[in-house]
Amino acid sequence: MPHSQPAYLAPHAMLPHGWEACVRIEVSPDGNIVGVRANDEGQGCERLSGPVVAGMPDLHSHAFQRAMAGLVQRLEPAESTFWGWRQAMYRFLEALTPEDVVAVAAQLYIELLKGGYTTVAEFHYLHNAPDGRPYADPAEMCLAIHEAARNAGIGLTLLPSLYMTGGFDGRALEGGQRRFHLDPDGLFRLLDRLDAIFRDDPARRIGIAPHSLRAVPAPVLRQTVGEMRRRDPTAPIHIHVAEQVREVEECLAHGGRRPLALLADTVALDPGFCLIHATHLDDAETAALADSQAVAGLCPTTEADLGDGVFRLVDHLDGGGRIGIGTDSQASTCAADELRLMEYAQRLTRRRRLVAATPAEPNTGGRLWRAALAGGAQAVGRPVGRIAPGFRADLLVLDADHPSLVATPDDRLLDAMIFAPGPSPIRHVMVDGAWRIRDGAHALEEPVADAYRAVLRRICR
Ligand code: NGQ
Ligand code: ZN
Repeated sequence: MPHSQPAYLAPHAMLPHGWEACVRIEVSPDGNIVGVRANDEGQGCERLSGPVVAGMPDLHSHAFQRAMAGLVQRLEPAESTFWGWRQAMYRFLEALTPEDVVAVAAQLYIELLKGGYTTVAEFHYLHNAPDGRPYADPAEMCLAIHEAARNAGIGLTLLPSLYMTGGFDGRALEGGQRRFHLDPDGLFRLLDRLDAIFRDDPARRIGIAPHSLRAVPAPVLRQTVGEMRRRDPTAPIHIHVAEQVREVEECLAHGGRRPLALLADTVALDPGFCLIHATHLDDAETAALADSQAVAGLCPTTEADLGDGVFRLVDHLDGGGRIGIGTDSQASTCAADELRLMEYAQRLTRRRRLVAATPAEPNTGGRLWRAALAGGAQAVGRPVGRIAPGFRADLLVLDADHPSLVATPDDRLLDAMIFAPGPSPIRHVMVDGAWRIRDGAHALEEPVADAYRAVLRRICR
């Protein structure tokens, strides 16, 4: 099917106000949705084979970690804690070159497309060469991520990370962390460079990622956020916060406040912020997060893998808070997996069912998918997540004959996709108006997988 065909007919599509039948979707040559009409006859349209939903934003990825997923499940002395896992991660990235990052990230991004993600926010901190010095071109690693996203055809919000200290006590970076070092001057020089490259690219957005309160002293954080807001009042600003109990204790010991409280006292949280994990919050912090309209960036499979704890989802949603999902350490590359575990963690701890459902949105899967579309779009700072004019043509076409979807009413399709078994029902994936996945396959998946295997064979030797 040609890319340039301007109109598609979806037998059913989930529009912002709900499901409709016979939906005509018109797409401009540069990948924007320019027209949507239900109950259309479909003249001149390419007819899509199944129900259509908007693709999911992945609001938190560390692409290189794809290559170590599965390799840190063995009882080695220290790896049974988050901090031990982190040491293993530092050892793992020691040998990665920019070419390796292209190969690993391209493999990941194709997997993400298959898993229902059509855009990714890359929380990018692997800036420097293995000896800790900047590359001759300090943007080298950022450009590796950009290249991988372009090869896969996934949308990209690139969030170069600010990373200066090794803990709340301000200690210097050591070992593997030296590859992450970037100060505000370096960060803003990098942004100038990236802005020049991406300015007119509708599939790209630039923001920043102060890594965490452990890695960025509060005064530096305040100054950097102020400067960023002067440059771009709505740019995405992502930060890890309150993931582990030890992190909360250290923050209290050094700053007298809990992490989210310290963060909210340091910067004016606004809807451009995305707080990654935000697992351990007290009541006041929970209310402050919801009130700020910043997005809670939840990564349920990673948070489970690392033994983080369970986010206060119900309190957050009841308070009007926003959520989105991220793949983080790439323990899963499937959007449905994240939403299923998000709900199941609540069911297990509260001992009841249908926790995310409400009278207004009674379908658990539907509510979670829509909430994560809206919050994810907000967090990546791009016009995605809705099948509506002015938004990017980022679409998933589901397999209506899939054993878990067959004969399923529209309003239960997302429930079935998230909570019923079987291989992925995502058949075709469009990003920016172009088909990236057709019948479950990507045009470049073989060469990309070959390059990925070559990297693994070398670094796992
Ligand atoms: C990261 N990952 O930056 O990859 C972190 C670990 C840290 C998660 N927090 C490093 N899941 O937080 O210091
Ligand atoms: Zn992370």
